[in-house]
Amino acid sequence: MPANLPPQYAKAEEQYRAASTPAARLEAVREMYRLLPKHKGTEKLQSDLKQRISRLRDEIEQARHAGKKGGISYRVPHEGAGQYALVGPPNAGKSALLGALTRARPEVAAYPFTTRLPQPGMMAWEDVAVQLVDLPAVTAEFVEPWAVNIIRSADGAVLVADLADEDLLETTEAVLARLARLHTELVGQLPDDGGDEAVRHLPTVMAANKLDAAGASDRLALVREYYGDRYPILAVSAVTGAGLDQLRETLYRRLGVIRVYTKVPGRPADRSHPYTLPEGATVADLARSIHNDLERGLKYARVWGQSAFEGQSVGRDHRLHDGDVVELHSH
Ligand SMILES: Nc1nc2c(ncn2[C@@H]2O[C@H](COP(=O)(O)OP(=O)(O)OP(=O)(O)O)[C@@H](O)[C@H]2O)c(=O)[nH]1
Ligand SMILES: [Mg+2]
Repeated sequence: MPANLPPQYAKAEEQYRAASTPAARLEAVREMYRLLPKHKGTEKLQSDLKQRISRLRDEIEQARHAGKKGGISYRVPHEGAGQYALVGPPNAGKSALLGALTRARPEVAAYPFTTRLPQPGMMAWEDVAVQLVDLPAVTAEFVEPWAVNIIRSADGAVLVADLADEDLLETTEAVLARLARLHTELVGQLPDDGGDEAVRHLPTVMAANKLDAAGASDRLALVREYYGDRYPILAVSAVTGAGLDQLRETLYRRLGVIRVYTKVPGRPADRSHPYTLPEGATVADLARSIHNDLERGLKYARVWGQSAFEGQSVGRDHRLHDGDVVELHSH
């Protein structure tokens, strides 16, 4: 950031951060733009601010069209083997991680509150895809209500901590506390007894990002000490790619799903399109996930793989395992 900005600019920026509605943010960012000295040294910032203004205008326009009471609501339909919400404080690298793990190209920038809208991307792991949803930052002061809805309806959360941030324990705690106040708890393991029913417990993996940054390894030790009992912690760098393969695998494995392949009689299995089902799923569940009619007409199945001998005939309640090949037979 250029050093010679007028003091009023910092004030406007403060207002921008504190603003809780798009309209208030738009007003603040317009003020920032007005106060910004327009010369070569601020060109980048000028264009950043202009972009923010135009995005906020779009956001407000969209909300007006949606015409709903209670502000904007965004939803991201689930796709793939499972959906994770990217959750964390400003600047932690949530968008950078989405960009590194998927083909999505979200805006990544060195100032806080860059991300304003949900953005999904599909993360490939082996032959399956897991959906990641990038979201605006969460702070002690504010979280977008619609972002909380997306977090609560996801299958899990990736809690992104910023190893370049000296106050990372504080900013991370602020995220957790903010969500907890909204009956949303990020947990490493679901409580055995289901826990408080009014609370949404969300299975969470912590991604300690910016492993490449100066001082990162000391802060990683701190994070492990503080959160090691609570969450699986993966040290990663969205910039160098370090640790990303382990993160992909961990995210897939912790979804608690199995991959099952189907085949038609007399033909080899279709290895290109696994069906993903919850662990413990049966032959009938597989048939239903393909088509309701298929489940209704189901007589028996032949299964190759871990859960049965080669081509063994099994009934509709037979439990499937990861990697099974199934031939469904119906009336
Ligand atoms: N050194 C380093 N910098 C990173 C890494 N990941 C992200 N950054 C930088 O951190 C800054 C913030 O990255 P973003 O991805 O925009 O962070 P965010 O969490 O999406 O931020 P908001 O959308 O504002 O909440 C950018 O300047 C990135 O280039 C990393 O692994 N290493
Ligand atoms: Mg972002």
